[in-house]
Amino acid sequence: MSARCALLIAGLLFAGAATAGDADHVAASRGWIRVMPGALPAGGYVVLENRGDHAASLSSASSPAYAEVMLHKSSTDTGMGRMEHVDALPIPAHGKAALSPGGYHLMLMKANAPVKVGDKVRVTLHFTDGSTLDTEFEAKPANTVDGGDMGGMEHRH
Ligand SMILES: [Cu+2]
Repeated sequence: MSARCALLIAGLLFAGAATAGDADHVAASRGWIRVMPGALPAGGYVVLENRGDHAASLSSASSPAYAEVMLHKSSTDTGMGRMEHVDALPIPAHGKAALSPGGYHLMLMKANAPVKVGDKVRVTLHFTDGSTLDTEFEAKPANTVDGGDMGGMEHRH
């Protein structure tokens, strides 16, 4: 084997290792942000599909547009718009998990600059296995009913 050939193979191996941190088995779609007036925190919603053979779990998210992003779950048990921080959102193998109004959502706080309707906002999703997934969320008006595929479901607060 020539030295040049060995170098090429080493390069390919390195390229493979470099992408090992990407959550390539989880796909994100229909990501959107409910833009709120002023400095109010904005909800972030997305549909996650796990195409892998192993369960995945969303642990957190980050965005260059917001100083802080938290994973929350709304609860309507009390009839109030209560929400709590959750450590992880499981996505079953070959299954889906939806972040949608009235349920799991990302709480996007302290926007570094005003986010306007129509903006595309980069959001990086972090999974408990250490992998990450870069996605783009579209900023939508506050009165958007649901940008996910849970359409038709009514959420009461
Ligand atoms: Cu919240």
